Amino acid sequence: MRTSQPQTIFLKDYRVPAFLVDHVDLRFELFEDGARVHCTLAMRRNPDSDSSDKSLELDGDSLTTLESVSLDGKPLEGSAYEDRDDKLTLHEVPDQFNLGIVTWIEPQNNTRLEGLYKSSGMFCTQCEAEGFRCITYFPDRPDVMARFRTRVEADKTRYPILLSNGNDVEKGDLADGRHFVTWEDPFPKPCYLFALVAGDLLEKRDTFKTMSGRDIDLRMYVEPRNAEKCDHAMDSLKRAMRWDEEVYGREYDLDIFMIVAVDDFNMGAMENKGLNIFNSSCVLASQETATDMAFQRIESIVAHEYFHNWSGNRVTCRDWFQLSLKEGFTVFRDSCFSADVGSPTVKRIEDATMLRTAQFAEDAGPMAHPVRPESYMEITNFYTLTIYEKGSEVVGMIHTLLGPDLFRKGSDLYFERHDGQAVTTDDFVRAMEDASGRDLSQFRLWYEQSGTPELTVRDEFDDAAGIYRLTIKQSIPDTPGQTDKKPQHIPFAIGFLGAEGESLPLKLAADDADAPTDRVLELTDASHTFEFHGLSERPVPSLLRGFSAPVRVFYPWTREQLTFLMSHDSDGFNRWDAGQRLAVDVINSLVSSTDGNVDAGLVEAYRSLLADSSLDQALVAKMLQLPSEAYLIELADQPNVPAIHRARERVLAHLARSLRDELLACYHRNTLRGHYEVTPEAVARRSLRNTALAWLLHIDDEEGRTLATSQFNEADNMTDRMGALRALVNSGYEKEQEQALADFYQQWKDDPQVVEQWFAVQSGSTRTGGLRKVHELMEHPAFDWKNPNKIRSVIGVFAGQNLPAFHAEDGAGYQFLAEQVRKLDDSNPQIAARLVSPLTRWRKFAPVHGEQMKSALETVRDKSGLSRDVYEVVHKSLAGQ
Ligand code: 0A1
Ligand code: ZN
Repeated sequence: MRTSQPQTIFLKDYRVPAFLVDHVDLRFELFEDGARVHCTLAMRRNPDSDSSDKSLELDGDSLTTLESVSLDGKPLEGSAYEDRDDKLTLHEVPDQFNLGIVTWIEPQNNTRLEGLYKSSGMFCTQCEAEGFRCITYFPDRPDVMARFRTRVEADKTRYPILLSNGNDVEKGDLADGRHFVTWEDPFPKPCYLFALVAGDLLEKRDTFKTMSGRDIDLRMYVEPRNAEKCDHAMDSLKRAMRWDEEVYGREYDLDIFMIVAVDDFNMGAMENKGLNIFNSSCVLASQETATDMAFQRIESIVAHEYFHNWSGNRVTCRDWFQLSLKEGFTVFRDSCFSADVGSPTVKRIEDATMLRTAQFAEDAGPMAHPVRPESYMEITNFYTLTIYEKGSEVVGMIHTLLGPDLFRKGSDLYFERHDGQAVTTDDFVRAMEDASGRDLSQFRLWYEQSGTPELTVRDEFDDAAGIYRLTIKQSIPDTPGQTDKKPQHIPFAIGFLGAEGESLPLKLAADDADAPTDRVLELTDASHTFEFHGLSERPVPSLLRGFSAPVRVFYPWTREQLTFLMSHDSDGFNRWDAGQRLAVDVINSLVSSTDGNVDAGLVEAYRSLLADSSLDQALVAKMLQLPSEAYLIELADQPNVPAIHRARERVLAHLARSLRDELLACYHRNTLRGHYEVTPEAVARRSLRNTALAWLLHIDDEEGRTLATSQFNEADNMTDRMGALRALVNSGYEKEQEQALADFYQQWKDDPQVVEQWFAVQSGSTRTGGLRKVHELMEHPAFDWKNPNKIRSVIGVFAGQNLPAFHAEDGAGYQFLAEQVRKLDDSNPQIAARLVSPLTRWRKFAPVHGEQMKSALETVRDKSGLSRDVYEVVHKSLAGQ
């Protein structure tokens, strides 16, 4: 536990390590009451370091006992070193030496889930970012890369499977019913990629032939009860391996690739070399237990972790300020993969929705930071949407500016130049520049400046000259520690539509005969005016096509223009976006007036969407989703959450009533028969059908109720079962909803991933999931305070999705969250720091709510022994008043 004020770490203070580690030899003796870790490090002075300090400092954290220290095989006296709880300092070491350290740790009591811990009776590790220091003393920084050899010893009956990184080179039996396996990883790696697993696990095997003809042994390890939930992840893995060969020319490098599923995990998954460890909810799936969304999420996370083998493992980060080097690039890679194997437009819509709803909010809040931060207190607080999603957008913009061929040349150069190294985001950009010949110096500001750029677009049409002028101004709001920002280099994709919806040529010069109908304008100044020639009518502009940059666009669209774009834009993304803008406009106009009417244009636009079966149904399914409350709140200044909620509900109810017949027809038209498949088409049809059902139940339609109960009882897959359950839970049909919830629990109570969904559907329901319900769920025997997924599915979903309840007038939602954060801070600070995040935007809300949120935050701040994780978030959020 923390005793002093947490220190801030600065990028500008980076120094190369004074000592390097060439080889790490580990021996783990695993027992029920703890584990003994024997660690031998082959170390030498770093020739690139100018430090002449004779002492050596190693990192440690929560290590129960330091049993011994030896240098070149000789035990050291206690006076030769100093052992403070987070540092081991050897007063004097030679230039080259072997350091032996034996520690005793208690994985069974490790509730932080960092380092070595136990989950459902198995041992597993999580070492990113700084978990390895919870296992042994070590120079725990990513630019120290070593070869690891790991021997794991444990009871053979309890832990028949013993895994670590690389290849298994030796195994055998020991006395007292114990056994061992030794693993050797030939690739030097930072310690954050170390992994160990020991348990009674079922093994699923497959193989993959690489492009050079090598056979890779693919293995999944799961608890025996999950035997039937591995196929999807295994298939996804093989698709990802093939895709990375085809699109990036990257081949897998070890002979074995392993995936392990664990129930207790702080994040989604982890890319440990050759031994990826997954949160069960991000890898296990069967038709009966996982929704389409879960299937898609699993495919993309499996791909993400696999892709890290090159973008992250073979080429890693020099320091944690460079986190987006591996995360932004890898998210970009997994997004392109998902787009390629699914629907590219839908994937783009999903990514943009997440960005505009949550990352823009982060960029506008107290924790705003650049894609390459300048400082941090606790690095795990920086596994953010900015690092991941905005980082991916930044790589995507390089892709747009260079085009696919030069981008590929750049990535080839990057991997070749830096293989086996720990590098920076700047090295990445330089490889792109060197391969393409383009100057990206201004583009680098995307890594350095935080905040979401705002583009204000104005236009005028010169009838006589046939010239259309587009003026685009950019500005970037101030963010904590950053003001007066410079203009950034923004790729701004556009198109023009004529009166019939046709695409018009974009002539930047009067004599441009083959002008394209799509262009990427490159914005580099605070203001640009572009002149387009040869137009006989004023076009309707389609701006920021495909969401070509993570920016906000302001243009005075009329509702007519939006309706027009919604049905005619050749850019699928902008078609969707026009619908969202129209819906936002309609909902917002009702926020302040309780008696206004819902615009008939919106109803008609949705009517034609529902009727047109010639349209891409995946896009229609997305277009039918109204903007979320979270997005409406993000767009508003001093949002009144209950009023936004009521306005959105009114629009939904009005649409459902006006379109009842169309919804019923849509429901029936999209009933699928035959095999369950997760193709884009089948997913779209289930989504449409479930949206229609949800809308019908929203207005307590009798026929909808009958359809929902029979769908719930007859569904052969979780998407439809959950779709029906969600519709019932959000309806006024209390009897049916209680019955369905009880039946569902009864059927799935032994499956934690399904129980998590059961929790979430209740706690997220604005109709039935108030604070009382959340308390009730937390009392439920299936709720487990030590399991991050359960905390997320009850408390996280309440605060993040059940917005009218969380922002209830009396402030009880805020106080509740603060209490949970205080409690969780003692057992799992990482999760506590994530959970507190909804309170940190207190300045955005209307004064009364803002004050209540702030006072809840203060009660968190005042907890004694607050972790560094929560300290950083709360103090930054309360700073500057
Ligand atoms: N590198 C992983 C995410 C991850 C990060 C931190 C963790 O523990 C603090 C665990 C996982 C990824 O990008 O998938
Ligand atoms: Zn990642």
